[in-house]
Amino acid sequence: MKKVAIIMGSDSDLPVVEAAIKTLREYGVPYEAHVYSAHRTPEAARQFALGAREAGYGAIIAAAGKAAHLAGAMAANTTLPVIGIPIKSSTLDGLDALLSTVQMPSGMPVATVAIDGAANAALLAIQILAVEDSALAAKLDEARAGMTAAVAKKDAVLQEKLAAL
Ligand code: RP5
Repeated sequence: MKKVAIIMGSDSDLPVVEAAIKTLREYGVPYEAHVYSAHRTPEAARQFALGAREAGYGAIIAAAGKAAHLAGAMAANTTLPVIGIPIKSSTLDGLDALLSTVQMPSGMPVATVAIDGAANAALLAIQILAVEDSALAAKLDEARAGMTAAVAKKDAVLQEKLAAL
């Protein structure tokens, strides 16, 4: 199975990124996580992206806050799919990171999840790998069925509460 790379701009992003790590572990997807900054260590970030396909990665998750150029910097140096997580780490509540991550120029896509949307970033990476992996696709189907059952249960409880009003 291909690996997923999780790159964060700072170790201060880890509390949010942990949800992505947890999700990849739940699905048994191999991953590596590193701190590389588009601004503070641009060459290390570039070298990682340049070598990522050869190193066996199938997708790159890039998490960064403030003027969040990390996902775009990754995308500039690889044709692997890049998923951006805008991190809420400033006085602008993550809107700065969201816009910096999502507003990529034509030809250089970054699939951007919600502010602090680390679990969805991991799920999207898993879905990308599952295109060529039926066992992984089956796990995703199972999780979706679980969600469907959970919502149906909530609706049943709501109906009971409404009946008792
Ligand atoms: C970004 O600046 C990082 O991704 C982080 O979200 C933010 C603050 O970084 P630190 O000052 O905490 O290292 O580059």
